[in-house]
Amino acid sequence: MTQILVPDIGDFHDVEVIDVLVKVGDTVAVDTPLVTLETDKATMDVPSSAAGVVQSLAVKKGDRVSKGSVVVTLAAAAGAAAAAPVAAAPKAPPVSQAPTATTAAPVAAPAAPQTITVVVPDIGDFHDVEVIDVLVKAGDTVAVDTPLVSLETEKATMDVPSSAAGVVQDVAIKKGDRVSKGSVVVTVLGAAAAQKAASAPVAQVAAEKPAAPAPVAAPVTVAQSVAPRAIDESAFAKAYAGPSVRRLARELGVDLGRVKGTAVKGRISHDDVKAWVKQALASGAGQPAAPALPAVPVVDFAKFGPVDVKPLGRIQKISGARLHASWVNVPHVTQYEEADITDLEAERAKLKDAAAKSGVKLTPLAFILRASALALREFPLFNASLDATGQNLVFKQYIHLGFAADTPNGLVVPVIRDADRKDVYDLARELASLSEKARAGKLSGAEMQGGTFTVSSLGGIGGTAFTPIINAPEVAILGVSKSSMKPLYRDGQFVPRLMLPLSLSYDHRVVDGAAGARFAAFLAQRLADVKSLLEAVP
Ligand code: CAO
Repeated sequence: MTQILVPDIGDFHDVEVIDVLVKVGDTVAVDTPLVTLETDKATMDVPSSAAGVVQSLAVKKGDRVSKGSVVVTLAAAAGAAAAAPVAAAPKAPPVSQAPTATTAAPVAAPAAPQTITVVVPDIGDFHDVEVIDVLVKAGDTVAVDTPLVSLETEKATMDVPSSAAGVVQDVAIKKGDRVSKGSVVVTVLGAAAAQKAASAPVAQVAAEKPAAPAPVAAPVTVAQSVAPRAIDESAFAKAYAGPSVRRLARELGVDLGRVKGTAVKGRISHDDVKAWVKQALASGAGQPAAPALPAVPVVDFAKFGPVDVKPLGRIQKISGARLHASWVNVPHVTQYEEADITDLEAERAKLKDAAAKSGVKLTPLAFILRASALALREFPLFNASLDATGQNLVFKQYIHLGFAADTPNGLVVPVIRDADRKDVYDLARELASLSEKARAGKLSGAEMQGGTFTVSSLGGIGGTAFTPIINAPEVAILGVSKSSMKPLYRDGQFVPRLMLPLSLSYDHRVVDGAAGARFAAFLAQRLADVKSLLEAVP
């Protein structure tokens, strides 16, 4: 039995365990990351200082550790001599079984090449899981355990490794597809003997477990996030890297698309990400440091009473990072306006029942989306984006409207494509079906991409105004609050009118105040003129 302790981690004490990367039964090699620790300044992995099979875990997520705290207890791996060199240590099998003679044994005599179908193995309780990345293409040579695709559930990102070695003949799935256990991933032309023995464990993709942890010599600390420029999300998605490497890159603010992979077939390893960060820090060393954001004080809440700590959900983490990026990068101005929707609501009341009979829920938001599409046609600047250099405006020849949807898992923004070519009924229909999918957590990645302008309606809940955060790189977002009856002074007297509060946030680098006010006024005029919203769409 060997106890693995937290090594010297510098000045840090009582550091939070944010991730436990192994479980009882796992075989680990020297340097396999065991847990991830996070201080207010850095994230670090604690690597194993010995090889063996995990007998017990002494820590769990949320625990706090210091130098000398026990992390795991290891027993010697079956068949692995304690004194065996690291290179001979058995590769960590992906499930909680000690390596057996079958898995460790070299393959039998070569046989004639044959077509082998690789399927999604047992992935626990997950079904219909989204493919977020396809890592190989026809013609690629793969080894056993080469990651083929990355899957993402609400809780975890996981790689599906190849169970055969050979040349990929055909890739049966593409990004955005949904798969379950048994779905065909690729066909590989290879020697049957190169295929994993049937008795080998198939559950190769334990959730959140690093697919192929790269050796880490000692805990590596990085003092701050290194994000010299905005992350190119599409290059990030395409980068050839496993989930734990992606997570590390996210944590450090690394633009993964720019990192050169040095592992097998150019795959990006943990070390590559860390080397990139070191390089970025070194190259910035001689330059004046960018002003750091003042830190929010760290408070030990437990000192003042009992507390309960719950991790943020996956969607919250993703949207939180994007909202923060927009908030700190984009100079926001919010223009407030009120639209007289008395006639609109009267007309909607007349049309609502007939629409419901044909399966359409005609809510105010459908009219607001129609008015927004008309406004974007009139003011193309609001449908544009700054390019990556910040020196050019990209005018999009399409109008795809995102709308914020409140779901049990957090805020998501489904996108209605070509919204300007759809009438109020089409918009209402799509609004309902995308909202339903959003609430069921069934939206595909494609259904949340490509938006050119976003509407965030809190009108069904309440409020008189708010400051929506722009869904950058879009340049504007429309916030809608609850309509209420107000006295409007008209023709020498006060008349009761139903007024809808609008809050238009725009990127002041792109949109001037006058343009913002004109856009908001145009929207209000359209909403006051329900006939113009109901006109047939050419
Ligand atoms: N004023 C008054 N009433 C309103 C209204 C408004 N501006 N907007 C909607 N309503 C009413 C609707 O008429 C409906 O009532 P009826 O059923 O009697 O017609 C009721 O409120 C509920 O509407 P809804 O909000 O469920 O439906 P919707 O089509 O307007 O909106 C959706 C759908 C997905 C946008 C909404 O459900 C939602 O998730 N809103 C929250 C968006 C959000 O979280 N934004 C913040 C993002 S930033 O954190």
